Amino acid sequence: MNDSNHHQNKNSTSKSKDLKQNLEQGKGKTMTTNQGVKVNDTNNSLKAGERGGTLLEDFILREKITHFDHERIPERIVHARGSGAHGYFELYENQEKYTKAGIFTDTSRKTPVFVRFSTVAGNKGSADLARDVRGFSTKFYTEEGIFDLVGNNMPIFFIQDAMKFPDLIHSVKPEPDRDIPQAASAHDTFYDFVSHTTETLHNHIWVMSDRAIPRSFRMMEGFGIHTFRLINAEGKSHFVKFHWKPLLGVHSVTWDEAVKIHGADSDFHRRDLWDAIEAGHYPEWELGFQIVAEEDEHKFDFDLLDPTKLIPEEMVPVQRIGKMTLNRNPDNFFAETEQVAFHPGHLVPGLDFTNDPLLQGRLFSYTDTQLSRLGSPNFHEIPINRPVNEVHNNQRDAHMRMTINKGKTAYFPNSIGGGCPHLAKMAQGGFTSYEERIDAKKVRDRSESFNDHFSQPALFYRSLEDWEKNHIADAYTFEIGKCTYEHIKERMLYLIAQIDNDLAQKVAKGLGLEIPNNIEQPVNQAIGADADVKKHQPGQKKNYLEKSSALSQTFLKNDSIVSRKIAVLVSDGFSGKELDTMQKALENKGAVVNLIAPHGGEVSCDKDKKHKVDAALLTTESVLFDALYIPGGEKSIKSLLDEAKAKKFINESLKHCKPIAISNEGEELFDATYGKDFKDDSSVFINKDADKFIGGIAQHRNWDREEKAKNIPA
Ligand code: HDE
Repeated sequence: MNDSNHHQNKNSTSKSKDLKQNLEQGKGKTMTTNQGVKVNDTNNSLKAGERGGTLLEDFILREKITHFDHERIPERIVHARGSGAHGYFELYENQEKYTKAGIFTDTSRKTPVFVRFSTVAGNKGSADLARDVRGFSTKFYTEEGIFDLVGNNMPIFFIQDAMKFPDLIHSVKPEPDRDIPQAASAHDTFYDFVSHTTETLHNHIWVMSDRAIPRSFRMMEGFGIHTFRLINAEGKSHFVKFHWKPLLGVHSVTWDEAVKIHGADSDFHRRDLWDAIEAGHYPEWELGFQIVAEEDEHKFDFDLLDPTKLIPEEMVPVQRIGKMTLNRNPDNFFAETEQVAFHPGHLVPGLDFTNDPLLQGRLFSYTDTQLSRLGSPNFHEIPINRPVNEVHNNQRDAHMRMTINKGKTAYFPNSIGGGCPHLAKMAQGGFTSYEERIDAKKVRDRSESFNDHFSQPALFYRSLEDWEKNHIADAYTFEIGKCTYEHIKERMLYLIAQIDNDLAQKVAKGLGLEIPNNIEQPVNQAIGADADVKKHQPGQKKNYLEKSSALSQTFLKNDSIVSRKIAVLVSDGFSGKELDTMQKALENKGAVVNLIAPHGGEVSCDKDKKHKVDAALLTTESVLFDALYIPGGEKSIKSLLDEAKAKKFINESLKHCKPIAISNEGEELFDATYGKDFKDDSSVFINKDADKFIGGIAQHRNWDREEKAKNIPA
C-alpha cells in the first residue's frame, strides 16, 4: 500500500499528474552515474592495486561523494520542522458576491493543494510536541496561479509590526551563548522580550493553552490571522479573515504527556499524519470566511489591521464555504515538504492585501528567505512549487534554470517576438490591485488604535472551560518557573494580573512569589527612542464581549473516533471472545486497535488462536494512545500483574484522563493500580458495552477526573 503509484492513480489531481513528470523509481532498472553511465561496483573505489592508494580519476567515487557532500540546504529560520501532505479543495457555494477568484466561485473545481504543518522555534530535527505555535500553510494550485494561505493554528500573532520579528524570534530561539534550550520557549530571553513587549501577551496566553500541544495536526484549527481583502468582479472589496475548521474537532494532549511523548516518539505528529493518510483516514478541514463590509471597518473596539486581535465569532460568524481533504503522502520528503516555498504574497485575482504592518513586512521576507534557502530565484521551477497553469514572461537565466526559453526576445515591448508574451487584459484575468485611497504622511510610528494589549487575552481566558484555565495556570507556572531572573518573573506576574487576577494568583503561588503592585519601567517598551512613552502604553482593559465560546477547544465537537489509537493490554491466555467483540466495535467506527504484550511476536488467546503483537511493553508507552482496553482471561491477567510496565500504562492513562474499558478478570489488574480509586469514574467502563467506551473515546478525555488524578505519581 505504500506504493506511490497506487496513490497517484487513486487520488490523482492536476498537480499529481504534473509531479509525475519528475518521479524516479529504480525498481527493475540498472544503476547509472548522474551522466547515465552504467555502474557495476558501488562498493569499492578505484585503487592502484588492492592495497594501494585511491586514484583521483575515479569519477564514480568523486561523483558519489561530491553529491553527498552537498545534500543539505539551510533549514528554514523559523518553522524548520514540518510535515506535508497533498490533497484538494472543493467549494460548497459560489462566493461571487465577495470575490471573483475561480477557486471561490467555481463549484465544479477540485483544486489541488499541498499543506505543510510545522512547529516554529525548533530545529528541523527537534521534537513534535514542543509547546509552540503550529504553522498551517496551504498551497492552492489554482487555474489562475498559485494562492498560498500561510497561516498558524492560533488566530493572532505575537507582534504588530514586521520590524519586531527578528527580535521575537531571537528571543525564543536557543540562547546564543550556549545554544540551549532547543524547541522550548521556557527560558529567560523569551520572557525578557515578552515581559517588555505587551503586544505579545495575547498570542502568548494562547501558547500557554493546550492549543500549543495538539493531539494531532489533524485536530487543529488554522487561521490566516491577518485581515485580507476579497474583491468581486465589480471591484468591490470586503475584509476577510480565513479559518480552517477541522472535522475531527480540536484536541490536545496534556503537558505531562507532551513531555513524555518527546522521549517515546519525537515524530509523533509526523507519524500520525502519515499513518492516517496511509490508512485512508483522510483529514478534512472546512474553510471559513469571516466577512466584514468595507464600511464597517471602524465599528469594532479594536483595529482590523492589528494582527494581535481576533474578531470573535459571536460578533462576526464564520461562514463555511468549502472543504479541504488531504489524501496523499509525499513521495519524497526533501523534494516536496522541504523544498516547498510558501509566500503570503502569492495571491490570485479576487484576493488582495490590507495595510496590516505585519502582513506588509511578510510580503518582503518570504521570497528573500527562499533565495538563501533554495539558492536561486528559480525556486518557482522546483516541481512542488510550480503552478499547474502555464508561466510565460521575460525573466531569464540564474542558477539552476530548468526552463528552456525559445526565441530572441526577452523584453517587452517587442516586435521581433510578435509582442509576446502579450499582456493580459483585466477581463482575461490580469491581476489588478485594489484601488485603496492613500493620503498620508510618511511616519515611523504605530497607530494608537493598536494600544489595547489586555482586553483580548482576558476575553480568551474568560471564555475557556475550567480545565482549560487550569492548564493555562500550570503552563505559566512551568514556563516562568524555568526563568532565572527575578525581575523578569515579577514583570510577568504583574502583566498576568492585568489579564486576570485569579490566574496571576495561581501562578504566583506556584512560583512562590508575590504579585508586585507596580513595576518600575513602562509595561510596553516596544517603542522608538523619541516616541511619546505614555501614548504607547496599553489602555484600560475593555469588556466588549463577556465570553466567546468559540475560543474554547470544546466548541468544535465531533463524536467521531476515526483514527483514534486504542491500546489493548494482553498476555497469553487473554479472552479471545472479549477482544474480538471490542475490537470489531472499535474498528467499525474507524479506531485503530494495537495489541500490547509483555513480548513481541505473537500472543495466544484462551482458544489458542495466535494474534500478532503490535508492540511489546518495552517498546511503547501509554502516551502514544488515546484510550486503553484490558480484556479478561485469568492467565493473561496473572502474567500482566507481574509486569510493572502494564501497571504504569494504567496509572498514566488514568492520570491523563483517558477512557479505560475493562472486562471481567481485567478488573483484578485495574485494582492493582490507582485504578481502584477510580472505579466510579464516568470514563472508566467496567464490563460495559463497547458503545459506552466509544462514547468516552469520542469525548477525548474526562477532564472531571483531572483534579483527583493529578495525585497519581506516574
Ligand atoms: Fe512566517 N516566515 N513570518 N509567519 N511563516 C516563514 O519563510 C516571517 C508570520 C508562517 O511551511 C519563513 O519559507 C516574518 C505570521 C508559516 O514552509 C520566513 C513575519 C504567520 C511558515 C518568515 C512572519 C506566519 C512561515 C521561514 C513577521 C501566520 C512556514 C521559511 C512579519 C499568519 C512555511 C519560509 C512553510 C515561514 C517570515 C510572521 C506563518 C523567514 C518576517 C504572522 C506557517 O520568511
